[in-house]
Amino acid sequence: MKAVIGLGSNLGERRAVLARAAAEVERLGTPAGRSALYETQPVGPPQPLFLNGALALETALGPLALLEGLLEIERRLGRIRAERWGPRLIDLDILWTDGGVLSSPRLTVPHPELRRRAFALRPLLDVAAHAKDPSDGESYARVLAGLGGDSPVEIAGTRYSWA
Ligand code: A4P
Ligand code: MG
Repeated sequence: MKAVIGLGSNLGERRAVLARAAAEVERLGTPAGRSALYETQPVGPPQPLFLNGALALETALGPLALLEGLLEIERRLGRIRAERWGPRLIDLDILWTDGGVLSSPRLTVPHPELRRRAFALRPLLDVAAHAKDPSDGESYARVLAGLGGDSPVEIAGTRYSWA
């Protein structure tokens, strides 16, 4: 299965946290590309700006095992869980896979908010330029083009290294 993982941080040394998280996530399979990093306006309550990125992974894990792996990495990197959509050191989401739609109590793929979130779509398109919504076949490039709001701001130099 090919999976695209979204990473976000808006506390602490954001870039270092994302670089470390990415290295750990890539151990769950074979790395298949990293996006640039983007500074993005927070969605949710007022809070610091986020740094967001995405990476693609070829993995033998199924979706639920992959989620378990991501939650374990979040725990290890010391995520403090508090309010919904609130500030976080690290947030790891399964944005999309090439396995179609999955809807279970613990996991929904594609991520239920993906189509509304430029901060997730922009980096996803860096690593999966031709990805489509499996429900209706619409390309995410088109979905992103139709979104209003603030555009993610690419951090210069991060297309080749997050360190
Ligand atoms: N879950 C279901 N589907 C998925 C999926 N596709 N990927 C379940 C990952 N998890 C999924 O997640 C709670 C549970 O959702 C997981 O245990 C899993 O079983 P969580 O991340 O702990 O919950 P949360 O983050 O407190 O709330 P929520 O609503 O999931 O937050 P989001 O959607 O993750 O959004 N603004 C900017 N600019 N950039 C950001 O990165 N992030 C958020 C968090 C809000 N605003 C942001 C950003
Ligand atoms: Mg999350």
